[in-house]
Amino acid sequence: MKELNDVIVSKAIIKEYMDDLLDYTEMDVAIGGGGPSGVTAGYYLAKAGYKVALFERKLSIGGGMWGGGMMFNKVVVQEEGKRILDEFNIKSKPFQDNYYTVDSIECTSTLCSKATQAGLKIFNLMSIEDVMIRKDKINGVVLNWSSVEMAGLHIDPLTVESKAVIDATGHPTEIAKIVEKKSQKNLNTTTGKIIGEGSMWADRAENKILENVSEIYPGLYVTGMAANAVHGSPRMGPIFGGMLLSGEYVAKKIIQNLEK
Ligand code: 48H
Repeated sequence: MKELNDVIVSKAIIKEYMDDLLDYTEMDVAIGGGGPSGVTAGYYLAKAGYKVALFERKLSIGGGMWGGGMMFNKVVVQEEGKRILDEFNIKSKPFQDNYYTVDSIECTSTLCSKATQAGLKIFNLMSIEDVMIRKDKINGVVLNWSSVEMAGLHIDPLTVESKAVIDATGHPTEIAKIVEKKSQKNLNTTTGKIIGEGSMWADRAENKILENVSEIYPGLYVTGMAANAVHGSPRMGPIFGGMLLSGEYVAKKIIQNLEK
């Protein structure tokens, strides 16, 4: 083996990371949250040729999918969602009519791997703590290291610009909450506010989710669990077809709007 220089390893990492970060100060779509819906949205946007980055607070990408249902590392997907599993080449096993089981580890890691290979840029360990609003439109997101957030350090964030932002932060709907609090206008929901998620009801939740995928404020879209929570629909438990389908659907909606 040739002699290795530790400082060259450092230089390689620092330069490559800084190049990426500088490159993604301007992009087409910024996604907040690396759960299944955000990663799936990123995959379809990247595959369609858009410049898209996903910002995830945690070290790992995958959100609530790794743990399956109550730490049993299986998830269930219904017939409609199986189409997306097949697109990603993720194995599924029929359980009974309309119910497929999937290994949550294979599913999460494959979504991540295929999305990054399609061109989705992922920045982990970063939290979206604010948005940029210009002329009543969301024009980007404001980022800080999640370690800064966790340590409660008083350090100012940095801003990146995007034509569209997706709130894929799951149950807490963090980006929608920021916009609800800071903008002067109502959100595009039946009350003009975040309605909040309802109790578990898989059938209703899964059947409502695509209707809930929407532009809730100019430039801000919701997908995944955040879409149901913002619009007041139920949670669905460990069935994940809606997460995958809503990720695909929000990408389609954004592409249609950006092409206008
Ligand atoms: C950066 C952030 C921020 C922030 C949060 O919860 P997720 O897995 O989201 P979905 O919608 O793709 O999937 C939901 C699913 O996992 C789930 O919880 C289901 C189906 N529940 C049903 C039920 O009944 O309980 O992922 C969201 C991700 C997480 O990784 C967060 O760390 C991250 O978003 N996140 N990242 N900046 N401000 N807020």
